[in-house]
Amino acid sequence: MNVRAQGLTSLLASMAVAVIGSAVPSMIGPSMALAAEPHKIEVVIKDKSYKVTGASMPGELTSITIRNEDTIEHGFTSPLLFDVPVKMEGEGVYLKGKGVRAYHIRPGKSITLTFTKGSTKDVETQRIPFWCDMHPDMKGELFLVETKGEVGGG
Ligand SMILES: [Cu+2]
Repeated sequence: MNVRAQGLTSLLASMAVAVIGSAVPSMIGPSMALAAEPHKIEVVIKDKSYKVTGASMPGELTSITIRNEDTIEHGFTSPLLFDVPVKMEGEGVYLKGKGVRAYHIRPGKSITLTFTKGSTKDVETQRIPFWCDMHPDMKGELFLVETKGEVGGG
């Protein structure tokens, strides 16, 4: 009996982890987002390339606005958005695969993604790649700057 009970407990525990990964974004994300003004990053897509303005800090609320000024649809995906609750606003399509999140944005449209990534204990500046899942040669980088430094573009 004990063995069965333990098996059930660990099954429930792993289910709870799975739920945290998928359901909490919409439940906790928005209320967290209201608690503080996010660091803002802007990404403009034009001529099949990304142009980034701004940076954020590890462990702090961040919002990335992605504007597609190109003539074709593009995507945005990054490890920055994996494993954390992400709130999307605007006109985009959210795609979810095996541990991957991608957002597709049509020409002339924009989306804003709000999330918190990393920890305030992460003291090193992090370069975080992102790319277009539809055009593998389209790549860019974002920066999470250490807390003691200055965040540009703010
Ligand atoms: Cu693209």
